[in-house]
Amino acid sequence: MSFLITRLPKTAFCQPGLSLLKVHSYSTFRGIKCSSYWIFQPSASRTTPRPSDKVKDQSVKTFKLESNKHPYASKGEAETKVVRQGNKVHVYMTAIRSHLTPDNIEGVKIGDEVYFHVTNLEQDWDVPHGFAVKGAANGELLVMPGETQTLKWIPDRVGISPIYCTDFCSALHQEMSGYVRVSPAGSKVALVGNTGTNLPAE
Ligand SMILES: [Cu+2]
Repeated sequence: MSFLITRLPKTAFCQPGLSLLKVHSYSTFRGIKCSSYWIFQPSASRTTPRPSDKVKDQSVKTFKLESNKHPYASKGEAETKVVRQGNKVHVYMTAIRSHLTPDNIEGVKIGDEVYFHVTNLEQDWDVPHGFAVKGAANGELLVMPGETQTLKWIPDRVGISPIYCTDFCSALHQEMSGYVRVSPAGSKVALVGNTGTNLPAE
């Protein structure tokens, strides 16, 4: 393996781990013969350990879903649900490319406290998902693969509040959204959560 690097002085590459293999070619610049291309290769062995060497083999890349002991985890879309306890609404939600389940929630009312317990069902190490409620006064979640995190939301207006993934996860990331309909205090709208049951017939 070698690197081809152009038109920069050799001293620019005095980095640990690289050594000069050869000068690839020469050119003339204002009458002066210059080396145009330097080819570097990784040094055969590294004598100075990097600080990162101590942690690189110990980093946690994925949380195994089967080891997730979070009391509000949903380990599959079949486990998702929306549950009312007094004025507290618990949304057991999953995220996987490229949708949230449920992504269509009705029956939340002004005066409620809503807890979104979002489990990322992915088991590929590089696919975190985010979660946020548009207009919420707090921030977003970043949920690593196999992990569950909770976002508390106190709705302050009647109407439709979009929910969405906030971490670019695939080409269909922007599909990863849904909504919560917030009804006035005291209304009798049934609490429901579902995904995709309102799609038009094909
Ligand atoms: Cu996303």
